[in-house]
Formats: sequence, structure tokens, C-alpha cells
Amino acid sequence: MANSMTTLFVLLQVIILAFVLSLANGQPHGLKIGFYEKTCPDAEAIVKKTVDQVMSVAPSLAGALLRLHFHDCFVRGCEGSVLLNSPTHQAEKDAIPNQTLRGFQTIDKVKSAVEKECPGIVSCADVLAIVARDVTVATMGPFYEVETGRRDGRVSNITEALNNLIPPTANISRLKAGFLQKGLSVKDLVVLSGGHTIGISHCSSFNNRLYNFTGKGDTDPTLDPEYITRLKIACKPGDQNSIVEMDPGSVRTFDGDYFRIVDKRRGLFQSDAALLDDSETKTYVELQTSTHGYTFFNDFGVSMVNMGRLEVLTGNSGEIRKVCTVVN
Ligand code: HEM
Ligand SMILES: *[C@@H]1O[C@H](CO)[C@@H](O)[C@H](O)[C@H]1NC(C)=O
Ligand SMILES: *[C@@H]1O[C@H](CO)[C@@H](O)[C@H](O)[C@H]1NC(C)=O
Ligand SMILES: *[C@@H]1O[C@H](CO)[C@@H](O)[C@H](O)[C@H]1NC(C)=O
Ligand SMILES: CC(=O)N[C@H]1CO[C@H](CO)[C@@H](O)[C@@H]1O
Repeated sequence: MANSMTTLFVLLQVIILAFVLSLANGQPHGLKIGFYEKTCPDAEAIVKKTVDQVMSVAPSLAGALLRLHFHDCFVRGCEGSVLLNSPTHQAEKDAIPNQTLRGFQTIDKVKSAVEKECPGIVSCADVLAIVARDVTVATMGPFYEVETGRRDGRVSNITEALNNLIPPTANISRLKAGFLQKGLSVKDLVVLSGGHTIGISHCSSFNNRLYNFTGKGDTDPTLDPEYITRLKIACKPGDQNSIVEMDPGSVRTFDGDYFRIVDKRRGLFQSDAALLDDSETKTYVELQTSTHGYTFFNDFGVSMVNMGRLEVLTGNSGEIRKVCTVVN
């Protein structure tokens, strides 16, 4: 009796030790680099090949594809729910912030290519994460290893998208709260905002800053007046649909320009300009404009991995969707 108690006790200690070690390894989320090494060794190569093909004919999709991973992760975690169609128009896709999402067909194309090689193995959530990295690299941004092993969710809810996606009108407290609520840091906020170095925006996302900022027909005083004049040419009053480049002139190059732009008070959204309203984010922005303090490329990979861990489904949770737009 005493003997078996001792055995049990030792066993318990071993289990606790193993658990503590697994935490120390930084893998409590259950993801790892090279998750498909044995089950689908070419998965990442197939994704990259398809992304490169798409980039060669439609380079303007780079930004859209990076943004999809962000919108996926912030609503219910990185589990592919942003991709689901809803016959009743109540899915995340149907929410206002998602009406400007693009690139869904590219994800379907990548997923089909992967399915052809290894049916039912690679999740749509992982496809989004790998594609986000590959478009970053394709636009000359940093390479970082993507952790994989995510599984796909079965729910997509319009209200959750509205509640979790931060609007471009957000001030710094709202931005910080939105990221902290997800377990991401203020540094992740400023670093990941640098994703706005590629891609476009519709006038609807910042029109208020140009024409009727406080309801008095005024402009946003924090936006460079010369830049306002330029933006007004591209975006007439009430214009929702025209598009502008967020990093004019290098919209297809992933570089550190974003921080120079924000520093010059030419960040397109209030949420970009807001990064100058907090000492930590402001210091980061300013450091990135100098050569000695430039760490953005490294930081971006780290923060993307952090974002890619949000509320992931692993093990036996969720499923591996066959087609990304519908649950199995
Ligand atoms: C911090 C909060 C954020 C806000 C408020 C925000 C807001 C926006 C808005 C309003 C647009 C323009 C949509 C349109 O009108 O077409 C946009 C585009 C974009 N965002 Fe963000 N964003 C945020 C964070 C991020 C993050 C974390 C990433 C990725 C790391 C990201 C990557 C992009 C990219 C690449 C585009 C260009 C999309 C395209 O070319 O279609 N954003 N964002
Ligand atoms: C969607 O999410 C909201 C907010 O969390 C919740 O109140 C609502 O019941 C959900 N809708 C469905 C259909 O599950
Ligand atoms: C920031 O925005 C939130 C709502 O999004 C508002 O409650 C808060 O008062 C604002 N803070 C400042 C300092 O303007
Ligand atoms: C500006 O906003 C105010 C208050 O919301 C509104 O009454 C007014 O009609 C708007 N002006 C224009 C030109 O849209
Ligand atoms: C990309 C996408 O699915 N956009 C949808 C956003 O929501 C509107 C309104 O529900 C739909 O018409 C769009 O197709």
C-alpha cells in the first residue's frame, strides 16, 4: 500500500515536471515549427509555389492576404473562421470591417493545391498563416518560421467580428486595450501596425479625417495638411469606393517606410496616427526611422508568431476543413 502510494507520488511529480518543462519550452499553445514534416512534407513548399504564382500575376493581393490572417486571428482565434461563407449573411465576412477583405480565391487556390498532395491534413488556419509569411517575403519583407498545427473552427459570427476588430477610428487607449485583451503587447501593436507598409485602403476607411472630422466640416488636425490636400484629390466627399496606397510609392514593398510615414503625420488612419500618442509606441516609431534603432524586420516575425498563437485549436479540437469556405 505504502509502496504503491510512493509510486503514485513519484509518477505525479514526473507528470508535473513534464508539464512545467513543456511550458518552459514555450509550447503550451500546441503549435510547432514543421508540424506537417511527416504528414505532408511539401505543404509549405506547395503554399509558397502557389503564392508566388499568384504574386506574379496579381501582386496587389499581397496586402489583402496578410490582412486576412490578422482578421482571422482577432476573431475566435486563428482558426479559419474568417473564410467561412454564410448562407444567412451572418458570418464574419459579412461584418463591415470585412467588406473590404480580398484574396479569398487565392486561399481557395492554395488550399486546393495542398489538398491535392495531402488530402485532409493541412488546416485552412495554417494556410492563412503560411500565406501571410509568404506574401511578406514575396514583397521583400522578413522571413520568419511559421508555427503550424492549427485546426479549423466551425463557427463564424458577424457580431464577434464587430466586437473584436478594431476600427480605423480607434484612439490609442482602444488600440492598446484591443491588443491586451488578446494577450498581445503594446509592442506587438506598434510592430504589427507596420503591416500597413503594403496594401491599399478604401476612402471609406479615413474619409472622416478629410471632410467632417468633428461634424463641423473640418479636417483631422493630426494629419499633415499637405497630405490632406493630396488625399482629397483621390477621395471626393462621400467617396467610399476609390482606393489609395497606404505607403504611397512603395505599396508593394514590405519595408520600414510605415514608421517614417507615421512620424511625418501621414499615417492614413487615426489608428496609425494614434501611435504617436503613447510614449512606448511613439518611441518605437521614432527608433524605426533611424538606422541605429531599426529592428522592425526582426520584430515583425516575432509579433506575427505571437499573433498566430491566438486562441488556436489544436489536438482533437475543431477539424481540418476540406474546403475553406464551408465546414465539413
Ligand atoms: C491595429 C489595428 C488595425 C487597424 C485599425 C487596421 C485597419 C485597417 C484598415 C481600415 C484597412 C483598409 C481596409 C480598406 O479600406 O480596404 C487596413 C488594411 C490593411 N491592414 Fe490593417 N489594421 C490594423 C492592424 C493590422 C495588422 C495587425 C495587420 C497585419 C500585420 C494589418 C495589415 C493590413 C494590410 C496588409 C492592409 C492592406 C489590405 C489590402 O491591400 O487590401 N493591419 N487595415
Ligand atoms: C454571435 O455572437 C454574439 C456575441 O458573442 C452572441 O450573442 C450570439 O448569440 C452569437 N450568435 C450565434 C448565432 O451564435
Ligand atoms: C478613446 O476611445 C474610447 C472609445 O472607443 C473612448 O471611450 C475614450 O474616451 C477615448 N479616449 C480618449 C482619451 O479620447
Ligand atoms: C458633418 O457632420 C454633421 C454632424 O454629424 C452633419 O450634420 C453634417 O451634415 C455633415 N456634413 C457633411 C458635409 O457631410
Ligand atoms: C468579401 C466578402 O465576403 N464581402 C461581403 C461583406 O459583406 C457584404 C454585405 O453582407 C457582402 O455583400 C460581401 O460579399
